[in-house]
Amino acid sequence: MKRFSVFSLARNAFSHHEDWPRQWRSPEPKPEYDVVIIGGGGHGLATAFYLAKEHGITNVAVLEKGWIGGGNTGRNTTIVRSNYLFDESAHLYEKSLQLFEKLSQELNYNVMMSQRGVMNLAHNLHDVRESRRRVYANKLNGVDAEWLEPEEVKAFCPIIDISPDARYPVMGATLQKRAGVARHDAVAWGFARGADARGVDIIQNCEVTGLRIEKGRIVGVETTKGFIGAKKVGSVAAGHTSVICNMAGFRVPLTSHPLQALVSEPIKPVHPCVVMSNAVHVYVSQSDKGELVIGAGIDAYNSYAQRGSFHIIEGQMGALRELFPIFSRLRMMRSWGGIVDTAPDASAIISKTPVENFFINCGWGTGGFKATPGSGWVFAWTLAKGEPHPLNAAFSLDRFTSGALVDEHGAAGVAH
Ligand code: FAD
Ligand code: PYC
Repeated sequence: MKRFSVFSLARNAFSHHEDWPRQWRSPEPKPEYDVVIIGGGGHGLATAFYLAKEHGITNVAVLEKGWIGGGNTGRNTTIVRSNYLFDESAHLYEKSLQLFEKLSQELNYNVMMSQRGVMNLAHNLHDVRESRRRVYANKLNGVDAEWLEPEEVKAFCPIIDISPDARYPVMGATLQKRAGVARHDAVAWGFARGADARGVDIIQNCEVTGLRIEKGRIVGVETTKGFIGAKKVGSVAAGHTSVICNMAGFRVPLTSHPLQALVSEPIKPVHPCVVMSNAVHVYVSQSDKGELVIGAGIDAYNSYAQRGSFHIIEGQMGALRELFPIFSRLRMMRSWGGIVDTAPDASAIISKTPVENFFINCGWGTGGFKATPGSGWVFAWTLAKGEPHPLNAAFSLDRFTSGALVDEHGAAGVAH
């Protein structure tokens, strides 16, 4: 093993990190691709990676209007779990968790997956019943899940207040031990590097401004870098999906809302797991840098503003203080928002559309980071074969006309 001296550390510190190889190219768009992906978030990049790796389709472009991972992918609170209620969701999210468990090796890129356990707290009898039901359902689907009594909650997370006279007393929690957090930027960058290495063109600062459709079939996209032809197009634009579908001439049942989060000053390791509470409207983990990562429920109004706001911060702080009195004097550093796309049943849409060869992957709302590899994997299949994989067949657009909804409001993790 190479040994580092104080001198080599100092030399590296002053080297200005020059001449590091770029992790992906920055190509000009080709006139035409087999597949164009709109949106360079984690899901779009994962789709491109699996198109190349699993299906040998490498003549692919990912078009991103800003910088890759600059949307919800780089703004989320990085919680990864698979404890969803319904069979269809449990199978899809479990596939994703299994991919996450091997992702650092698959991408040869450290995505800092930390399976430290996620607790979802119950604060009233309804919560307790719903949570226990979810544990039974998870177990039937082979998803690891446990029910914890209040003392067991305290043993798993000693800093939590379980006193029975609290305004929202902790009456127990579900625990998924294999769940945890992963580094969001690394997930985007790892997929980007892997896709680029297989020939995919990642084109940043390239906004899709229109879709060219001839005789009901998509033939390409209009962009700020000119027209780009495409045999197939996949839209993975999260909170801007309805804008893209508007360009295609149809409406999707999605509403776009800001979802906000904030981080505290860094402190020593004190919070060992992830704690979520739908009733108190807060969820908390501690990053590797020591900051507490704290999220809220979605903003009540529709907006495309990716900002934090004071009334949400006030609510988050009240909720944080309710569960963790130890943090009452902690200072907060910064807050932000992302635009999430919520469907009426709080489930994703991974589907063909009324326009031939135009596919959409959206509706992940408040909970799509955990789905990044699984979503990319099934969407790559859907694009390659022109048909959904059995894992995403239930998440097609036609469920909103057939009524076969997959209502995951409770399991989506965040109040909305
Ligand atoms: P994005 O990363 O938003 O990517 C979409 C991309 O499309 C963007 O980069 C955007 O710039 C681009 N785009 C849009 N329009 C165009 C256009 N016309 N042309 C070109 N490009 C375009 N999920 C969890 O599982 N766990 C969590 O802990 C969690 N916490 C969250 C906390 C917050 C504050 C937020 C906002 C979200 C959270 N989520 C969480 C949800 C999760 O972040 C998203 O579901 C997921 O990241 C969506 O990924 P994506 O790749 O589809 O979207
Ligand atoms: O789905 O686990 C989740 C989540 C946590 C925070 C936002 N979404």
